[in-house]
Parts: sequence; structure tokens; C-alpha cells
Amino acid sequence: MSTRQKLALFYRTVLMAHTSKISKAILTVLLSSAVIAISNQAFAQEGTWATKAPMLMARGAVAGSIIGSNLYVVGGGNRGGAFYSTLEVYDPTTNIWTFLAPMPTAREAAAAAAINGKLYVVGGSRYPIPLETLEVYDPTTNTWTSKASMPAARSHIGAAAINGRLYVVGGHIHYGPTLDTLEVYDPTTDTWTSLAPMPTARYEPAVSVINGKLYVAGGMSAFGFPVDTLEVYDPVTNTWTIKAPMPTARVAARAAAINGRLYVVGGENVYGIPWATLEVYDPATNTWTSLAPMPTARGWAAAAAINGIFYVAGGWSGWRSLDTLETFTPVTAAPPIPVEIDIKPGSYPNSINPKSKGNIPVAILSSSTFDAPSQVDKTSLTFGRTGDEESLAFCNPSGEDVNGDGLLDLVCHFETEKTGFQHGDTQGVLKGKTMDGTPIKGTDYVKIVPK
Ligand SMILES: [Ca+2]
Ligand SMILES: [Ca+2]
Repeated sequence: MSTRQKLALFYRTVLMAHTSKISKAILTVLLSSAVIAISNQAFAQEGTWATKAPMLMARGAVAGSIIGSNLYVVGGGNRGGAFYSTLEVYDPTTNIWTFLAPMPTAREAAAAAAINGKLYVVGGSRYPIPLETLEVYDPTTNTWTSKASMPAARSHIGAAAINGRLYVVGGHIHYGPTLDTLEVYDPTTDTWTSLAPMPTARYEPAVSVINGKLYVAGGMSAFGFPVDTLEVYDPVTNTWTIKAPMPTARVAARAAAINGRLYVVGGENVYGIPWATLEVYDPATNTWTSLAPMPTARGWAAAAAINGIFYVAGGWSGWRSLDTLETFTPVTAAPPIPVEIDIKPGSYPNSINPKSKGNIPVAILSSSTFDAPSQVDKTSLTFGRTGDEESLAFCNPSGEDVNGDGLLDLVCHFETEKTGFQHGDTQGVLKGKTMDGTPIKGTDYVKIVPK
């Protein structure tokens, strides 16, 4: 028996659990240990979870996407073999769900994305039959239309829209192969095209788009294990890049992009135990951070971001189908307040010899609305060629008016050797925070000597 078959057997066991009090007790113990493991870890909060109105119908393996500022959730099933055609929409401004025209083909484990105000629902499964079906919902008419089918049927896929085209990745065929397939659908020609296959074949990945690139995280590998893999596809070059793996390997997690970062939530481990885990990936640093866990551990949900808020609807927790809607609102870092600085106050052109053993004085100038000596957190200051250099030596204890405008300015000194200046640099950058934590940033001209 293959690992996947064993896993399928495990799911069947889970499905039967509601008929067996003993199995249910065992599963409850497993779930409790998972919860304890989570609560023992430390998390950076960096945002808050809230519970919203539940869906009108509980379901997992459900697909979802955003049109306008509303969340559309479609299809899905329970773990007892039912498939649904149900479409419902959530309006965040009213916290109300509404049923809409059902999808022509009832199915679970499909994927959905929005293009030009329409909802595209592709693939999926009527267990054990995978589907190539593509159906499109138009909210303006509350009607469905069938479009060109995928070249081959597959379920448990990921999908996302980039530049008006629908990208569909991975998936599998029940009792058949796990797929690395990437195909794109063009609504303007109603045609499908095959693209570079994903490096790691997998099904039920978490998928989203950042800066026109397709991010694919986690999923179930061809070997029947959840993976932590993050791979990114660039449609411009038709190439894949492997990025830093997620801290938590998982299948049937869900992703959304907020402020250029990839949030991945929930999913299941190899035993089908649901995760509450929320992790965020920053493409700028290629690093992952663990955030506050979701209130309800689950996989197989529908998820999307609306106006910077991550919505997670429905899903499965063990054998149970959920109608739960929970939202995560990240704390967004405030943009830095620009401050005026004078490197080497009173002198110009601010010549700096990077080999000097001395310090560079930098004045942070006050204005009518900003009192630098009292408002700047002196311990927070960094200065150099990027502004992130930890080069602070000391700040003068009392303010001094370096530009003669009658307002006392703050003068601090930075160790030249730690500022990182190089020949050719023309600006110095100072960063820091105010006493209440608001970031500040200032720049001034520098001339690096000798030439
Ligand atoms: Ca100067
Ligand atoms: Ca001044």
C-alpha cells in the first residue's frame, strides 16, 4: 500500500469517526495535542484575528475569490462524499452572506480566481473523478457560462489571475499521478496553453500573486507527505525560482497577498490534523515569520484578501465541515516621517573619508511641528550609506540650534568606520524612531574623499 493510499485510508477512518465513539475519542486526543503544541510556541502578533458572520452553508475543499470588495465562495463538499454547487457572496461592509445562482457543475477541490469582474472556477473533483471543467460566473447577470475545458482533468489544484489570464498549477488525479502541470487560460481567445512545469509536483498548494508573479506554497507531494516548499513563477520569463521553505509543511493551506507579503494559513499535517498556523513570507528578505494563529484550526478553506484584510471561510477540521469566517488584519508599518538632516552641520560639501577613525556629526533639524531633541528616540538611530548601519556613538546631551532658525536641533555622532560609505556614494541616510515608535528618515548629500 502506497503512502497516499494509507493517507486516503486514514481520511476514510476519520470519515467513519462520527459513527465510532472510540475513534472519535482518539481523534479528539490527537487534536488536543496539536492545540497544546501550538500554545507552547511564541508568536509575533503583528495583527489581530476577528470572527465574522458564518457562511450560510458549512463546507470544505471550497473555492473562493474576490470580485470588487466582496468574497465569493463556491462548490466544495463534506468528507462523506457529497459535492456542492452552492455559490454565496459575503459583503464585508454589511457582514452578510447571500446565496447566488448555483454553479452548473457541483464539485469539490476546484480553484477560483477573478478576472475582469467575473469568477472563474476550474477543475476539481467529483470523487473519484477529476474534472477539466471551466465555468464562469458573472455577478452583473447572476448567470454561469461554460468555457473551454482544461487540456486534462485534474483536482486539488491552485489557481490565480495575473494580467487578465488564469494560471492553474499542480493538482492530482485520484489514485493517479501528482502533477507539476502549469497551464494558462486566456479569456480573450478561450484557449489554454502549457507553461514551464513547477519544480515540485504537488496538490492542494496555497497560491497567490505578488507583483505579477505566482507564489505556490506547500501542498501534498507525490510521495504523500505535506511539503514546506515555496516556488515562484514569473510569467514574463516562463521560469520558476525556489525560495525559502515555509516553517510549517502542510497541505490544503490557503494564501493571500497583502502589502507585497504572502500570508499562508491553516492546512493539515500528514495525519490530517488541522493547523491554525499563520505564517508570512517577505519577498524582499526571503524570510518567513510566524504570526498569531487562526482561532479555528482548519484546512481546505476558501481564502482571499480584501482591502488588506485576510478572509478565511469554511474548510474542514478533521471530519467536520465548517461555516466559520475569520479575518486577520495585519499591523501595517507606518511609512517613515521625513525629517531634515544636516551631515556635518554648518559645513559643506560634507566630505567623508571612509577610512577615518573618527565620528561624523549629524544634526536632525527641528521644525514648527517637530522638536527633534525631545521627540527622537536617540537609541534608535542608525546612519550610513543605506540608513540601516548601527554606527551610533553618542548624541549631544542638550539641543543646539545648528541652522539659526531659533529651534533647538539634535546633534548625534556616528562612527565613520561603521557607516559603510563607499567611493561613489552621494548621500547619507539616517533612520530611527520617535519616542512613540513612528519611524523617521532623513537624507543629505555626502562627498566621499579622497577620490
Ligand atoms: Ca553639512
Ligand atoms: Ca534649528
